[in-house]
Amino acid sequence: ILEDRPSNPAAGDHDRPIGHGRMQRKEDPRFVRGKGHYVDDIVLPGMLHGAILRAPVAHARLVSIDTTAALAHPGVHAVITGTDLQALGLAWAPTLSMDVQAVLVTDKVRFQGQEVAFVVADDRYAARDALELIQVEYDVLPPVVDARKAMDPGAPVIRDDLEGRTDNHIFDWEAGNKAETDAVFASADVVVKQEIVYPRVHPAPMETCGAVADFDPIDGRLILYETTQAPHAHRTLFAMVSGIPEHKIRVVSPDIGGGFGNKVGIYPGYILAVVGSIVTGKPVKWVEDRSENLMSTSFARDYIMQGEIAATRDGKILALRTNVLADHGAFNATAQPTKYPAGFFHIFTGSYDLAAAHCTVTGVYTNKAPGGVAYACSFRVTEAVYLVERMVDILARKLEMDPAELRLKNFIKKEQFPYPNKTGWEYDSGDYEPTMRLSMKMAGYDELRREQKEKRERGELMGIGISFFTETVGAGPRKDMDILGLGMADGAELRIHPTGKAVVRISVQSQGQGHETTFAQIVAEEIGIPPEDIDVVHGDTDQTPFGLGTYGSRSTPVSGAAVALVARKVREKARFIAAAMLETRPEDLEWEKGRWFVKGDPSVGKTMAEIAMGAHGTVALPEGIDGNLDAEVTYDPPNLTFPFGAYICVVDIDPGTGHVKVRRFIAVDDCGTRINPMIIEGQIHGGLTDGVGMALMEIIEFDAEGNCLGGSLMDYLIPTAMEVPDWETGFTVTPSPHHPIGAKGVGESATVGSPPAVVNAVVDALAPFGVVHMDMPCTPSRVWEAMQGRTRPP
Ligand code: PCD
Repeated sequence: ILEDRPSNPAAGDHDRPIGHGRMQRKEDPRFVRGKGHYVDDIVLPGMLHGAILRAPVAHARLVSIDTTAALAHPGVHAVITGTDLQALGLAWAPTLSMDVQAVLVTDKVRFQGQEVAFVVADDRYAARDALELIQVEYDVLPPVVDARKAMDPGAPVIRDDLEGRTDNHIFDWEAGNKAETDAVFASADVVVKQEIVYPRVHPAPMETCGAVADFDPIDGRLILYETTQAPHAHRTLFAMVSGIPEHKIRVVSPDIGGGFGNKVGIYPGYILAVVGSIVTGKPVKWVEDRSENLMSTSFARDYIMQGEIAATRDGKILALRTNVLADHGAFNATAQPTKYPAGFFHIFTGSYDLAAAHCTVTGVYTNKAPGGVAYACSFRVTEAVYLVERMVDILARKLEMDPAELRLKNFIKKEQFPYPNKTGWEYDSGDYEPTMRLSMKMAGYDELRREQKEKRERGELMGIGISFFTETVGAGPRKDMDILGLGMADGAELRIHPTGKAVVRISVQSQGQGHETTFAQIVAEEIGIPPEDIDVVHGDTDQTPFGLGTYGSRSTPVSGAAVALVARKVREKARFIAAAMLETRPEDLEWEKGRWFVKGDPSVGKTMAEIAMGAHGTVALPEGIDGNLDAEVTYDPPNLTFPFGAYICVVDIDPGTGHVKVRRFIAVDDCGTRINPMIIEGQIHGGLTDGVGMALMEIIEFDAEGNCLGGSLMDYLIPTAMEVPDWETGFTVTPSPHHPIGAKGVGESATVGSPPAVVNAVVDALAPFGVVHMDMPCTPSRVWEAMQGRTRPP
């Protein structure tokens, strides 16, 4: 179990993982035995079931709703409409982007699948049957489906609920320096332009969203079991919206079957479960089905990007600029720090040392589901990495340079870190060239190019795609980051019980990442108690310190730091207690993992377990040291962390069908100090699978009427083990200088870094046809069309 096998022998002793390294996950015994405890496993006495009636059309005025027949249906306890919610002041709820979203339609339907009414019944079947008995009359309106037409004069105004609104414009945002960038472009030898679309995709976690609300009318207490990635932030918002005092609300997020950003926001279903419980006086469970999840919960991406890159003739990249049209759907419900309406998109300068950069982003409303969630992405980093990595490849083609060589020539150099980029970020640490070289070595890059050359002569289509990414994860410093005014610090509380066993309570909530293991490993490393003896408590607001939740790979950078620091605090306190027990001075003690001993006399000392008993015992403690071995901290990160990686993808394309087969995928990641290499590899494997899915098969499209064409897993294709190769992973270690243990986030790296590698490989394979770009997903029909010299109309 405690085996510490380096996954990459070439990296040798750089792989010194934290606290028992590659240990098996503590949570797996329950997961692999089917004993996880998810929201839908919760059954409370007298519990009722809710179901949501959803709009069949994308844009329509609501003329009337008749709920009489539904109410008369056997087993039905309540039918709630928008009008009912209006009376309670709950018809609209704030979104995470300072907009409002309808909980139930009162005036107008704004996307297909929008929530129209809520039925509460004895069981799921009665609730679903009653939905069909609700009579709704709609006056159908022309929808806005194409973001490019959203700002056309005369386009239907979607958000006429907002006072004075006469168009579908949400925001304009920019970063970088326009004048400087334009000047660099004007004098550059080579400029290439490309429109690049990152299509709308969906996080599609295995478990859909759901809640069980239990409101007790006697003591006014609400317990809300929810599929949420951010229990504390949800509790605060529920208090603000419902008027239930915050100390009377407990949000519990039990085991979660995948989040991927999908469970950050507050969905109408959660609120409706609460209203249902208040109205009926009984616990109410609501769990959505797969189509509801795909059609109405947060989408991701949907960016139309006009990219431009400027370089010298010999391949020095000088500047990048882009204008982006961002489709935010019917409500601006994007989850991201307030100051950044386009998230962290402005890290689009990537891993390159540029003279100038500039971007603008315009957000528009369309008649589509709201969201714009950071699906495995630190707030739009995925779009940013895709843009720059495609542009660099297009430039390489133009300059007839090898794409690896072009990247190596333009990387930010090791000595330039901390590196201030041109759009306001300070990259904490990096050493890109060795990472790139390792990936090329693992791939046998030169040999692959030789093979490709030979195959091309025979008319075979083989492609090699490279992507080198830098992310910005671990949001974030309070001074410049908040969500709805809540700063992004996290807490940690550590208690060592008298017998030396420990409990660490953390702010973040796991959705499968393995926090119960890795956070115990951090404590183990710092105080020497074995990880088996440390329980990690998370996901319950009554039990854990306030914090903003798990997304943007922030748990390790923020909560992980809090945990290391709280453990150090306990270690320091233990020193004073040990000194009292040994009747010596604290400064005469020395630490070795798990034990304080007298300097110069290692045989005299106290282990953490002895100290814990001592703390709770009768020994007289020094002034200011109380009788326990507990501590708490709140950690405000000074900066984000900037993990990076080099990915190489090899594809073969069937010239007859356009089918793309991913033959090999080499991923070398650098997330600083690695806590548990096995968990990291699992994170990378999952993220690479996500990336291949987006590059080759996933898309949420709409027809001209605004019907969602990706509303089931028959249409929205997600990859399985059949579509992906055996991943070849490696790593380098460049610690974060500001993180207490040098760790950077890693959970999203592979989803961010892999799509451009796959698309670059597909485009490289199609080079003989003169293809320089194609938009995702590279499905067989699209690839085949590209081979015929046809592209899809925008
Ligand atoms: N780690 C280690 N080391 C290092 C880092 C890290 O070991 N250096 C590990 C940790 O501890 C954990 C993991 O790994 O366990 C991860 O981490 P991170 O990076 O910090 O992250 P987090 O925060 O924890 O998490 C989050 C992420 C995200 S964000 C996402 S999408 C996804 C990922 O995570 N999701 C998921 N992954 C995963 N997995 C699973 N299983 N599931 C899920 O759901 Mo967003 O924003 O939400 O979109």
